[in-house]
Amino acid sequence: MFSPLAFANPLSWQELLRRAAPEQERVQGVTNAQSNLRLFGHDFQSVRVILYRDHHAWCPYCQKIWLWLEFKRVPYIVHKVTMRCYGTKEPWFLRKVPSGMLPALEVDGQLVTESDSILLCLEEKFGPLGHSMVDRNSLELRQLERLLFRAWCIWLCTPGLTLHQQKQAKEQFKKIAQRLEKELETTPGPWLRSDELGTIDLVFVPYLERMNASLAYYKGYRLRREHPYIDRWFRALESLDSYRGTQSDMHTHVHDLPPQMGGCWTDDTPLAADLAARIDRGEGLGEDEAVWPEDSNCGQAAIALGRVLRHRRQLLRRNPLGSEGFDLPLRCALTCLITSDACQPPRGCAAALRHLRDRISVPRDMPLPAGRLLRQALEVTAALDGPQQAKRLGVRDRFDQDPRDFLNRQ
Ligand SMILES: N[C@@H](CCC(=O)N[C@@H](CS)C(=O)NCC(=O)O)C(=O)O
Repeated sequence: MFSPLAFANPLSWQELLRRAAPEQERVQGVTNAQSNLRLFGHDFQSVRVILYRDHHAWCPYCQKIWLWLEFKRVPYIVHKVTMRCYGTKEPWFLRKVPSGMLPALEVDGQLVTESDSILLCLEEKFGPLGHSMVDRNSLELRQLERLLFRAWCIWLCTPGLTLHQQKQAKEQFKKIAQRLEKELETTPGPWLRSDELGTIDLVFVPYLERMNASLAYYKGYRLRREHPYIDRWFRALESLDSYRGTQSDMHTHVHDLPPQMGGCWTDDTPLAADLAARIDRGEGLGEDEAVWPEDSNCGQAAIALGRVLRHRRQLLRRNPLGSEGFDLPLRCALTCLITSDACQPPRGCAAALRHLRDRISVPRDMPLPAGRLLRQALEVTAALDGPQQAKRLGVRDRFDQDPRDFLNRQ
């Protein structure tokens, strides 16, 4: 994708600006993580819903509600809140929800917390999306989702498993994943117990996405290869804008999970180590990660460029090399991104470029293919300088991702 044979001169900021994609339309356009208001063709007066969700689009329970509102096309306002693992919770939110837990939702002025109660309330107000949450089909499948979640947690988040215990935990997970696959196999289309996507599919989305990423990285387990019907279900989702706008990439997931889950543990197999290294380098895992339709991949380098330029000053200032030191290396990487030609950076900037590579957050900052291209351009440019890595990402917190500096530019 990036040619190591042709070398480009670093473009000026002005030239880069000229080549960047304009900001996406956030209110009426396709689903995106940067929106603070979604109208779906309605006018502002008709908005009845406020969704409180996390700044980083990391919270799986928030994603469930976010997806539901997007698929049901219910107009809503978004207020973003800081999760504890990346900063200080806003006092105005604690006054509203003293536990500080996300998501929360207001509908017609009534506050609801707990994602399942929120979905039930939304169904009552706006009608179900496919089977109702309390339909027998949904109840059975919601139980299956929790079983799968528990099996995943045991395998991923139990420290010090012996080899035998690792094997048992894997078998247990696989058995339950096969039950889900059986469910998916029995319908002619890709969806669960219906020929249309419904709430129950959305209930499975957040953790299946996180399982797919984390099991590859920490366990060398390729969920979508092992379970072709789960892969078929993911592909069907990935053909839909409303899902793609919320979809994260493997790199983001595997590094945001440890502080949230209280630790993720590797099985230390050579395959896990290999997949982890590929994800860390920003290569992604191709079809194991996501299969977006060809036309939705167009123009993603220009989108990534636009998103970086929007936050350029903060990104330069927060980089370990500082604004002056990082200016040229960043322009080299962005030149590589937008021209597909390598661009030799100055000496001593590899760790600084990898610092940024590791801190791109998808979908918070940009869509998945844009994030993938930007990580790759940063890595290709860093590799021209040397192997120095950035300071490792935290596993207890992600205060490096404190959103405060970026808020007035959202
Ligand atoms: N049972 C709750 C779980 C929600 C939950 O665990 N939310 C986490 C984020 S994923 C949270 O808000 N934690 C507080 C924080 O991180 O600040 C639900 O379904 O809504």
